Amino acid sequence: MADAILAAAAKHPKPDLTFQYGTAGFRMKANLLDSVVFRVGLVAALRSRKLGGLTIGVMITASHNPPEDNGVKLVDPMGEMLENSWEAYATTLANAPDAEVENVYHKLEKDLKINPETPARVIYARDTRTSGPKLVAALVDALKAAGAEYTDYRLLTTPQLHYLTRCTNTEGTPQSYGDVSEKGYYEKLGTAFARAIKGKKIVGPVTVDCANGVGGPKLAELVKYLPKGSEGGIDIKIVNDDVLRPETLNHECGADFVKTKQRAPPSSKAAPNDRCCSLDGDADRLIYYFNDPEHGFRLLDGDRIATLAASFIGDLAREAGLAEELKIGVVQTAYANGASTKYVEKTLGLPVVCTPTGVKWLHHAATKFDVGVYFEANGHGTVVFSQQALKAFKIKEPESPAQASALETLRALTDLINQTVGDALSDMLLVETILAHKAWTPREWDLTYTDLPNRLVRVEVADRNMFKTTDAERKLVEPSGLQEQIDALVKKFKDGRSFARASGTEDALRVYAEAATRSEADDLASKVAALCK
Ligand code: 16G
Ligand code: ZN
Repeated sequence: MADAILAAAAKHPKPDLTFQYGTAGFRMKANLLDSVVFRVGLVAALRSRKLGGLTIGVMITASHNPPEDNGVKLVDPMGEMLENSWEAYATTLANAPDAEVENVYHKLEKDLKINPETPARVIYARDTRTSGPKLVAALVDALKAAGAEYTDYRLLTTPQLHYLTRCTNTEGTPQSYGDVSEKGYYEKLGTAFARAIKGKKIVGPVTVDCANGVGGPKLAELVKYLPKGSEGGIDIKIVNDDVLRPETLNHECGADFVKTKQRAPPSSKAAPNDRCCSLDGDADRLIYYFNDPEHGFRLLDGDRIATLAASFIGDLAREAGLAEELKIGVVQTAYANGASTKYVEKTLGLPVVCTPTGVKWLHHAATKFDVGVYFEANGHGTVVFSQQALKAFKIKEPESPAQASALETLRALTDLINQTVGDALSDMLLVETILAHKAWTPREWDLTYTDLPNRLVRVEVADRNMFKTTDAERKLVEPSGLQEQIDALVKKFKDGRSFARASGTEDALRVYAEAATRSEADDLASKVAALCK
């Protein structure tokens, strides 16, 4: 096997660059990724062996990035993001000179006390990018060289691969997460959705912009498993599902476009008050929006989905007589609009925890609650249920028909929600379920609270690594003195809040500001940005 790794590594030479496993794995121009994907394959094999042969997932995608980019990330056995300490091993291996790859591999094996005889098992999938198949070939070369068993799931959304990783590792156990197949995913969601909306009416269609990515064909497949509108189910209109013209991926459409431009995709034909949503390129982010006849475009972002879900699940827990025994909480990042935080704490009476940016931090914090609702403002998020919550939903004896119905809805939600990671398809069905139960249009949802005007700016700086933060990225500790200057500025603005943090995905600093009025938010953002330059 030793020679196999050396020889295979030589076929995937490393360019003269330094790579870093960032918040979403390795991500960059696809033509620079061949050696990285190869080495990630080796890491996957090591990680699987370290865990006694549990299956590891590898996803090849660059999410909302432009079509010429690609990326690769690892999925841990229960469908979570790769454990933190392993990001460093992946980075080390990705940066080893070609001739050293094999030595570094064996050094990691030795340092981490990995038995090379233990089986290694890996499953993988990719999004629709044209660079995908070639990168898969590099991955397979590594898996063969490392002697791993593997299964190719071809095209999948990122959350589907997370689902399959967990299903594979729990198959045949009491914790079984579902059938180990793509069909199993659709069946699970379809059945759970039918149970969750039983007796409720979904008014009108929802239009889903699929960012011309893998979410398009996968949603079309999922629709076959959902009850139709005419049968008391849902009408889904799929748009931007062109996967045959790769250059259209994420181009003037998709969740990232809608959130950052604060407008519908230019191709949208939505009429006033029509319910619309957008997925991103690998279908793990979801953003809703509609056109208000009075106020124009209205965005219903990740904060809105979190507040909607928390309010609904909180009500159900109360109706089911479980509010006392279950700890429900919401996890946000510093980007969450201050008005949403206030709404959760004051109106819903639920605790809010703030973590640094990146799904792994939010997910981890959410698992500390019995029902942990987490969403980034950009639309990535989900709800996780503790073992205790799942058990309570199962064994609680209802004392009234209303309690029985609340319990049944809660049980359906635990199957409908992809608890491994944010999943745009599952989240969309969750939102539709909640709106149906509340008999709300997007307008009523929008009226729950009023967002504070806010502005996010990207600031080019000489060295973003100079900017070190604390308190979930809300305060700078370095460069010294800068935070005091920001604080002094913020004080001058009504409802002012601002922070600066280095991006984890781009070579830039990001400055966020919110304040009582649009012009003040803009002014605060540009003044803080000027301080940071
Ligand atoms: C990554 C993160 C996303 C985060 C974004 C921030 C995951 C799977 N993805 O895309 O959650 O919002 O980075 O980017 O964790 P930034 O550091 O460039 O602001
Ligand atoms: Zn994504």
